[in-house]
Amino acid sequence: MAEASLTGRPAWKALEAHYAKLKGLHLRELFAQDAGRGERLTLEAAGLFLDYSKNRVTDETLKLLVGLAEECGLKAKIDAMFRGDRINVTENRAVLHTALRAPKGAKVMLDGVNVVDEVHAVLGKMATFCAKVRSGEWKGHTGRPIRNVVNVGIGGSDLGPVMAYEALREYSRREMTFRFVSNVDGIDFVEATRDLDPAETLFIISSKTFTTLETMTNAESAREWALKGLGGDKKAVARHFVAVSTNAEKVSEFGIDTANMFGFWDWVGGRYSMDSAIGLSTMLAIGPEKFGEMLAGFHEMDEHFRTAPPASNMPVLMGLLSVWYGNFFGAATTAVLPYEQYLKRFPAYLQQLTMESNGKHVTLDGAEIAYQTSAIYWGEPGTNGQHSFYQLIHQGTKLIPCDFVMFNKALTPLGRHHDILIANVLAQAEALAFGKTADEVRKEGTKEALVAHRVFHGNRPSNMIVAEKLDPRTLGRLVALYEHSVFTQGAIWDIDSFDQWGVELGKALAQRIIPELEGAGEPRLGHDSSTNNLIRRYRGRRR
Ligand code: G6Q
Repeated sequence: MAEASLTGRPAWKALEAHYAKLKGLHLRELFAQDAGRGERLTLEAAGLFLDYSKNRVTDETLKLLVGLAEECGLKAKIDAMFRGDRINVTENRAVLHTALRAPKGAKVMLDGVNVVDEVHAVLGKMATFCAKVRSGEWKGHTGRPIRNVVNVGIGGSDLGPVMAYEALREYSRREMTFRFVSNVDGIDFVEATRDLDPAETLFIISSKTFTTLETMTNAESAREWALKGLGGDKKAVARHFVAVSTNAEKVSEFGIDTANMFGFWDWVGGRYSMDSAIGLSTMLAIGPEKFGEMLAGFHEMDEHFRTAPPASNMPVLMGLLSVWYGNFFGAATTAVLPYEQYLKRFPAYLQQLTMESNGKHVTLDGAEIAYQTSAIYWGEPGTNGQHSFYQLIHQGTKLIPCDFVMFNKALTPLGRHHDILIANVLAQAEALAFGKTADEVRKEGTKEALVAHRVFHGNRPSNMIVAEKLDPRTLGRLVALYEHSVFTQGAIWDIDSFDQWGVELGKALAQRIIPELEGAGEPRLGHDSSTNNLIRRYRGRRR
C-alpha cells in the first residue's frame, strides 16, 4: 500500500527516531550551543530572506528532512510539473501555473502547443483592454467612462483577485473603485453595488467553468441591476460585462461578446489562477506594467524552486518544516502573521491554497492515508492578533508554528509607526522561541502565586520571512513561495494537490435542496430526520 510506503521509508523511520531524541530540546539550548545559529540558518532567494533559525531543528534534522524529500522523489516531481506532465492524475490534467509567468519566448509544450505563446497572447489582449478602460477610451452604454470595476467570482476566481487588490492598493488607480462579489448571500452583491452608478460600472464575470452556482446567480443579478439602471437596452451588456473563463459557449449564452472574453486553460487550477486572466481586476487596478512585474516575481521564485538544491531551496525548506511539525510534533495548525496591513487577505488566500490543495485523505493511487496531511492555516495581520489569539500561541497547550512576514520599508511612512510595527514582530518571534522561565519571573518580584501564570515556556517555532517592501514583484515571489511549499508537502504525502473533490458532495446536496425550499407544494423529503426537520421549519418561516 502507498500509505505504508511513506511511513515505512528509511528516511521517515530515521526522522521518527530523531524526533524522539530532539523533542525535549529547547530553542534556548540550540541557540546557546551555536552562537552563529541566527545567521547560519537563514536563506536568501528570489529577493526574499528567510530566517528559519527559530525552528526546532538541528543540522541533523535538516539533513534527514532533505533525505526524505529525496526518497520521495521531490526533484523528479518538480520537473514533471514544470514539464507539463499530467500530475493532476484524478482530473488527468497538467499543472502549469508556472507557465503563466514564464517570460515571452520561453517554451513549455503541451499536446504539441507552446502554451507560453498562448499565455502571452491573452496577456496582450488583457493589456489592450486595460489600457482602454484606464484611459477612459472604453465607454459605457451611455458614453461615460468606467470608474467602477466589480469582479464576480468565488473561490479561486475571487480570493486571489481580492488579496492582490488589497495587497497592491498603493499601486492601484485610486480614482477607480474596485469591488469583489463572491457570496451567494445577496447582501454581498447589494453592499458592493449600492453606491455605484451602473453607467460607470464594469462587471468582470470570473469563472473558469461559467457554471458555478454562486457566480452565475450573482452574474444574473448584476445583469438585471445594470439593465435596470441603463434603461433596459440589452445591448448595454456588451459595454458593461466582460468574462474570464475557459467556457466560450456559456459566456456567449450569458450574452457576453466572446471578443470580450479572456481565456485560460484547464491546466490552471482555480487556486493557482491569480496570475492568469483571473487577475484581470488586478491588471485594471495596477496597470499592465506592474502586473508584468508581479509575474516576474512569481517567475523568479519558480526558477529558484526548479533549480536550487533542496537544502537551500526556500519553498522546499518551508514545506519540509511543515511536514516536520505536522507529522512528527502533531501540530494541527499553522499561523500566518503578516506585519503589513495591506496583506490582510493573505491568510484567507493561503487557506484555500494550502487546505484545498493538501486536505486529502488518500494517496495518488487511492490508498487511505494513515498520516496527517495539510495543517489548518489561519492568521491575521500583526499587530492586531497580538491583542487576541496570540495568548494561546504563547501559553496555550497547542504547538502552533508561525510564519511571520515583515517588510523593511513602509510603503507610506508615517511617523514612528513602521519601527513600532517591526519591533513587535521581532519581539513576538523572540518571545515565542525563548519564553520566560519561572526564575526570570521571580526575579521581577512577581508574587509566588502568580509565577506559574506568568511563565512562558517558549520553544514555539517560527519562520521570519523578510522582504524589502510590498510591491507587485514581491507579492509574486511570496505567493509562489507558498505555492511551491504546498507542492513540496503534497509530494512528500504522495497526494494529488491539484484536485478538490471534497467540495462536490455539499454542492450536489444543495442542488437537491434548492427546489425543496422553493417549491410551492410540500415536498417529499428523503433526507435524514434532522435535515428534513430543518427544511420544514425553514419552509414554514421563510417569508
Ligand atoms: C480552486 C477551486 C475552486 C474554484 C471555484 C470557482 O482551486 O477549483 O475554488 O476556483 O469553485 O470555480 P469557477 O472559476 O469555475 O467558477
